[in-house]
Amino acid sequence: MTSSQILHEFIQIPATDYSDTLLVHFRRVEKLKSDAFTCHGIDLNQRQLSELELLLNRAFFPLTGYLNRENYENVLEKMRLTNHTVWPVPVCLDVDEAMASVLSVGDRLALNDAEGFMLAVLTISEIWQPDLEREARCVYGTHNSAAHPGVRTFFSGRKPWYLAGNVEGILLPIHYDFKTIRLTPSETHRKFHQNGWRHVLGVHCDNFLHRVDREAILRAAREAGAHIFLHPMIGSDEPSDINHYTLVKCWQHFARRFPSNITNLGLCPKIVLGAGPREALWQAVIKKNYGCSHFLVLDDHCDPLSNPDNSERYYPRHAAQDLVREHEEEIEIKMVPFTRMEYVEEKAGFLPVPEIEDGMNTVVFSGTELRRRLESDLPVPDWFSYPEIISELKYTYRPRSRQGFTIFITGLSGAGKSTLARVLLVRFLEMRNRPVTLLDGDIVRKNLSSELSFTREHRNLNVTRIGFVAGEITKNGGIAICAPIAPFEESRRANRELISRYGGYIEVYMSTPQEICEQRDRKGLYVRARAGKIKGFTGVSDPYIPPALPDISLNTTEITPDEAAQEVLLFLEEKGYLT
Ligand code: PPS
Repeated sequence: MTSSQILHEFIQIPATDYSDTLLVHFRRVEKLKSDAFTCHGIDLNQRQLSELELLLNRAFFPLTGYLNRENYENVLEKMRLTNHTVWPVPVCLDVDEAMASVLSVGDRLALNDAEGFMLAVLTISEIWQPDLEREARCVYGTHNSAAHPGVRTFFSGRKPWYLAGNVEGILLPIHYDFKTIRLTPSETHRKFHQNGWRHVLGVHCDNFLHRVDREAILRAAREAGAHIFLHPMIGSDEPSDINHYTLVKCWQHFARRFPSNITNLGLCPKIVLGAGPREALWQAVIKKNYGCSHFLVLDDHCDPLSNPDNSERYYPRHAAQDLVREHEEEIEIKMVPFTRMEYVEEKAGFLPVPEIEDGMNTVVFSGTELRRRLESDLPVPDWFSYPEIISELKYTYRPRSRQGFTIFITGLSGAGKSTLARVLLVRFLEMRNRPVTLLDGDIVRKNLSSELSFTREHRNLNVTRIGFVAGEITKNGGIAICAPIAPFEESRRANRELISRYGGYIEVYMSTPQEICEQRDRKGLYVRARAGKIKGFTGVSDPYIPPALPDISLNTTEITPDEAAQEVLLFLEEKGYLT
C-alpha cells in the first residue's frame, strides 16, 4: 500500500444529499450485511462512535462520509471544504497500522459498536497518513500539548492512518439512556416546526447550569426574540462515567425551571474538544443542522480554562464570538453573545456585569467552592442553584466520609508494602463501614496478571490493571488497598487520573532505603538477583522511579507497621474520609 491511495471516481462531496439520515433501505441493509462476512470490520471507540452518529443523523450535514485528504487539508488551512462550505474541524476515520495495511481503496469496512453490532459500512476512497502534530496545531492552536486537555485527549488513542469515504448507515448507535431527549436533527427540527417555533436559540452546555445561567439564557432569548433549545453535548454514555447521569438529570431539572413551552432540551451525542473558536464555529454548523436560527456563544466558548476561578485563557477573549459572527451569514445562524451576570446582594437578584454599579455588593460562587461545600456536606446558598439540582449533585459529589477511596502503596521489594497493607486491611475491617479489598502485588501476580513478565510494558500493564479494579471498587464506595512495586510514574499517574474521578486516591510511598530492604530480604530475592539468578530485578537490575509528589512517605526503618498504618489513618481523617 502506498502512503496515499486515491480512488478518483469517488467524489467525496457529491451534489448535496438532503436525506434525513444516512441510513439505507432495508433491502440494501440485507446486502451490506451479507457482504460484511467477507470484509474487514472495526469496533469504534467512543469518539469514533460519536462522530459516526453525527454523520448518520446528519448533524454533520452536508457530509456523507469521512473527509478525503484534499478536503482534510482545506479544512485545516481554511476551515472550509473544497466546495467552500464552512467546515472547521476534520472528520476522518483513524485506524492503526495493522488495519491500514490490510485495507485497499475500494474495499468496504464494517463499522461496529463496542459490542460488535454493525452500524454502518464505509466504502474506502482514500487511505493516508496525516501529520497529527499539524492537525492538533490547526484545530487547537499552538498550545503546549501536555497542558491543554483537548490536545492531550487528541493524541491519546489517535491512530496514525486515516480513511476517507462515504458511509451507508444500517443502524444509529444504540443508547439505552434518556431516549426521549435523543432526537435526530430532523426530528428536532420537526418538533420546532410543529410547535410553531420559527426562531430558536441554540444553547450549548457541557457542565452544570444554575440560576445565573437561566437568567442569562432568558435575557439572550428575549433579545433574539427566540425560543430556547438547550442542547448539551454528551459524547459518552459509558456507565463508568458517573457524571453522565447526574449531568443529564440536572439539565432536565434546569429545563423545567423555564416557563412552559418556551424551552426544549435535546442531547447532542458529541464529545467536547475544548478547541475554542474552531469548536464554536463547528457547533454553529451543528446547531443550524438541528434547526436553530440563533446560537448563544460565550466570550470564552469551549476554552478548557473557562472558569470564573481562573483569569487565564487558551484563546483570546471573544475570539469564538468573533469567528462565529464572521461566518453567521454563510451558515445562516445568528451569533448571540452571552452576557455574564452576577448576583447582587442588595437587589437579591442577578444583574448583567456591565450594569453593576460601583459600590454594589456582588457575590461570586465558583465551581470549586460548590464542590468543596458538597464534599464537606456544607450548605449551598439558595440564590445560587435549585434544590433539586443540589440534591442531584450531592448524590455524585458525596461528602468524603461517604466516598470510596484507594490506598496505593508503592515501593521496593522488602520496603514494607504488604505488611502495611495487611495492617490497614484489619483497621478498615474493624471500622465496618465500607467493603475493603486487598490487591497485593504478589496476589495480583498469581491471579489477575499471571501471564505478565517484569518488562516495563508488562509492569505498567499490571499496575494499570490493578488501577482499573481499584477504580471500580472506589466508584462503588469501597476501599481498595493496592501494594505493587509500581516502579514507573506513567502507570501511577494513569491510576491517579482514573481513580480520583471516582473518589479518593492516596499514594503512599514506602521510602525505606534499598540497603535496609536488602538486609531484610525475607524472600531471598535480592541475594538471587545479585547472583544474576533473577533478571531485571527492581533496584538491582531494573529501575525504581520514586513518586514525585506522594501523599504520604513512610520509611519503615524508623517506624513499626502499626505506626505506619496510624500515619495513613491520620491522613485520611484529616482529609475527611473517616468519620
Ligand atoms: S510491578 O513492578 O509493580 O509489576 O511488580 P509487582 O506486581 O508488585 O510484583 C512484585 C513481586 O514479584 C516478585 N518478583 C519481582 N519483583 C521485582 N522484579 C522482578 N524481576 C521480580 N520477579 C519476581 C517479588 O516477590 C515482588 O514482590 P514484593 O512483595 O514486592 O517483594
